[in-house]
Amino acid sequence: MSSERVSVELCKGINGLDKVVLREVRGSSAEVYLYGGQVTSWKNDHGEELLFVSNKAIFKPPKAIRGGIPICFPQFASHGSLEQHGFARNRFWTIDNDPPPFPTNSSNKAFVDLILRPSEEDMKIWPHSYEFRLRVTLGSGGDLMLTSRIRNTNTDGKSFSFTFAYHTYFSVSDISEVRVEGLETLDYLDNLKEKQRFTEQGDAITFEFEVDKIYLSTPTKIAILDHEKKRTFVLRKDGLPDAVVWNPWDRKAKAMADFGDDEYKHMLCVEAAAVEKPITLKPGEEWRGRQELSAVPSSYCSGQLDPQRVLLGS
Ligand code: TA6
Repeated sequence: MSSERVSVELCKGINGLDKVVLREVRGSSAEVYLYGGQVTSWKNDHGEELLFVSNKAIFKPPKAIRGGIPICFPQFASHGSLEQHGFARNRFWTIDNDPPPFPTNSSNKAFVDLILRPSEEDMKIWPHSYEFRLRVTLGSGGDLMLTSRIRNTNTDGKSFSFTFAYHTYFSVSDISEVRVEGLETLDYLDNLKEKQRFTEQGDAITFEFEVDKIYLSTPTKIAILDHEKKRTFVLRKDGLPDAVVWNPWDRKAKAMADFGDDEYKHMLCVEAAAVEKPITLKPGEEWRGRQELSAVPSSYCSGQLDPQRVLLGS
C-alpha cells in the first residue's frame, strides 16, 4: 500500500534476503525481514536507529538474526526437542495479502501482514497445524506495533500449548546509565540461578553485571530510560503477562560468535512474553499478543520526567 503519506516497499536486504521497509511521512521507518518475520530496524523521524542489531549478526539461515525483534515461538528458552526459542525466527515467512479483518484500524499507517504456517519438516518436530499472522505497523507518530494472531488449525481435534516472546533488543547509549521502571517488587525467575523464584527490590532496575530474569505478571507498561540519550522507551503490551530482561555482559558477550565483545554496553533486551503460563488453544481458537513501542524524550536526571507518570500516563 502506498499513498503520499506512508509507503510499504518490498526489497532486498543483507545477503539478498527479502525485507519490507515501512516509511511514514515524518521520516520514521521500520524494516522487517521475511526471514524470521523479524523486525531489524526502527528509526525515529531524525533517522536515529532505536533497535540494536549486532555488527556480527549473520543474516543467513539457519542462524537467527542477532538483534531487532526475534519472534520466539512455539517456545521461549529451550526444553524438550525444540531448539532454543523455537523455530519461527529461523523460517521464511510470506506476505499475507488476504488477512482476515484486523481488530484495530491500520488504514492511515504503514503496515505489512506476514504469515507463517508449518512445513512438513516442522510438523515432524512440532506436530501441530497453526496459522501465525504477524502485523508490523508503523504508527503516524513513529510508534512501532507488532500484533501476533496464532490460530490452532488442527483437524485432529487436538489442542496445543506454546510459550512466546517478542525478544526485543533496544539500542542504548551506555547500559550502565540505563534504568527500567515498572518491574519493581515483582517476582521473577532467575535464569542465572536455575530459574529459582525471587522478588525484585523496590527501586528501578539498573545494570552492573549479567542479567537474565523472567518477571512474572507484569504491568502493561514498562519504561526503559536512557540517561545519556535523554530518551525513554515505553513498551506497552497486551496478552503478554511476563517480561524478560537480559543483558549478557562481558563474559557471555565474548562467548557469542554473532555478538561483539563490547556490544553488551549498547543494548538491553526487554521482552514482552508469555512464559510462566503456557497458552493453550483448542482447534479453531486464536490467541493475540501485541506490543507497542514508543520513544519519548526524557530528562529524568533533572527530575522533569517522573517515570511513574510515564507509566501511568495514557
Ligand atoms: O531472553 C534471554 C535469553 O533467553 C537468554 O537466556 C539468552 O539465551 C538470550 O535469550 C539469547 O538467546 P539466543 O538463542 O538468541 O542466543
